Amino acid sequence: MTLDADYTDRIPNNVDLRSDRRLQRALEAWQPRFMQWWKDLGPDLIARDVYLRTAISADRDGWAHFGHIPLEEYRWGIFLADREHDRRIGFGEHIGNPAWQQVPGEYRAELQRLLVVQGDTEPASVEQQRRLGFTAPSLYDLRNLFQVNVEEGRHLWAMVYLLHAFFGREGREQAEQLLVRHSGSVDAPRILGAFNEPTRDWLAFFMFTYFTDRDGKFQLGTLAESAFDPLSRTCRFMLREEAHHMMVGTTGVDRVVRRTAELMREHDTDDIASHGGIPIGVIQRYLNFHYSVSLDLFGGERSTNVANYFTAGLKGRWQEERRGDDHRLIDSTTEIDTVVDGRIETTRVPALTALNHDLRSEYFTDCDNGVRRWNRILETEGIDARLSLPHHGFNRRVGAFAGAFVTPGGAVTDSETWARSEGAWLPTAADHELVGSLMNPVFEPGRMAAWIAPPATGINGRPIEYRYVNL
Ligand code: BYC
Repeated sequence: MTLDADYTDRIPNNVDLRSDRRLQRALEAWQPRFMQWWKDLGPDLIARDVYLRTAISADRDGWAHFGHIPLEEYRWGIFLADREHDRRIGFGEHIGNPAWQQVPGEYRAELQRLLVVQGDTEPASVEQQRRLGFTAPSLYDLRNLFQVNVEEGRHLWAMVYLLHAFFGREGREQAEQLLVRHSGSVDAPRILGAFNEPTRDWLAFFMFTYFTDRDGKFQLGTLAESAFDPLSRTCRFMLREEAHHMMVGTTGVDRVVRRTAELMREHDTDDIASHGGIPIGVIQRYLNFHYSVSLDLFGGERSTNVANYFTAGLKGRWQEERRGDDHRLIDSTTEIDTVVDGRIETTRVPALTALNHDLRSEYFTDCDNGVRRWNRILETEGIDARLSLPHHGFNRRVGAFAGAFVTPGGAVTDSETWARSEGAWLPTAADHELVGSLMNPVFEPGRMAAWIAPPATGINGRPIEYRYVNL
């Protein structure tokens, strides 16, 4: 079944919302609250219109439509990927059974928890990025920021739909709470650590879209495997939008690195701040920070939660169907790193309890591709410096390395050494000040701020100098 989105409804959707008046009314009651949240905590910079991609149907060809619209007129809607004929559960104790169209009573609490955690991150990122519009390095980048923001808003809708449609009164209450918690709030913070960190500048934004959105890609990938079919279909559609966010992060860091390398070459120095560029050491420290806080988002190396999710069929592994094992892992073991007596040692544990580690390993490989890409740019520009991912034990607050002092190179040290060296490893107040001082807005079509190279291409075949945003 491919239903084109019904745009005559107040809430565009391909779930035939009209046939369920109760659900429709509940979501229509939530809609003004969402709009109020967007007004209060969405982008601060008000543009006249923005060249946006809007989902109009969930089938392969017709799902994206481009046009200039005011941000608040973006039609946030509910889209699920097509239902697969006779989809079967691919892992866990219910393997081989038909996928569930309803929530089994015994897994209600766990599923709801997963949806709430996922849903909580989406508005959080919009809140974190709300002030960035004022310092956009180009109209092209400003448009990309807004595109990411509206899509994170839509991803919130995706989770709220599932909460409303399948979790009754409790689900509706949880949907309310998603608009009550706020990023960085003392009283009601967002659930996961990285979503309470401020995104102060555009280097942080590109690092966030590279590293933290990439956690989103992997978590959505595991939920797309879920036995609960509406969740699987929801995540499959979200992953298509997520690809754009990955592109923004990857090419954003590409362009910063390229500009930095150009300035280093031109002026024959690492100290390019006075020439308007971001020094490579600052880029490395931002990378260290965003990578390490994103690693925390995967949960502990050992977790009974994740073992239960997998066995129940709620959350699979990355590309579950490509794994050449029994998809149940009852007797399987695997090795994880832990800190024992000030040393990193490998420990053999049941594979089921190490599934956060399994996903994090997939994530590492993906992240590493970006670093190689950035190093190729440095190499092509004739620069000797190289970027690298810090050790997975570095700067961790969750899991086996929480509380340990691990250097970016992977040596376990003590709190004094850490305190002395932290400024060389993580962004300092001076780094933030420097990067902040470079964040002067450029709102002329086709022009770029001095600290970033232009993109290779524009959006949807448009030239780079296209007027992507009318202010
Ligand atoms: N901060 O058993 P453990 C995205 C909690 S990003 C604070 O080791 P588990 C996006 C944990 O909840 C993807 N608390 O972990 C990106 C648990 O609490 P309870 C978001 C944390 O449960 C950019 C306790 O510590 N989606 O989409 O195996 C822009 C013990 O945890 C943290 C998901 O995460 C933390 N970092 O795995 C926009 C998918 N880590 O239950 C969007 C849904 C752990 O004891 N969530 N805790 O009270 C999950 O799959 C899992 O909940 C987690 C944790 C992977 C997050």
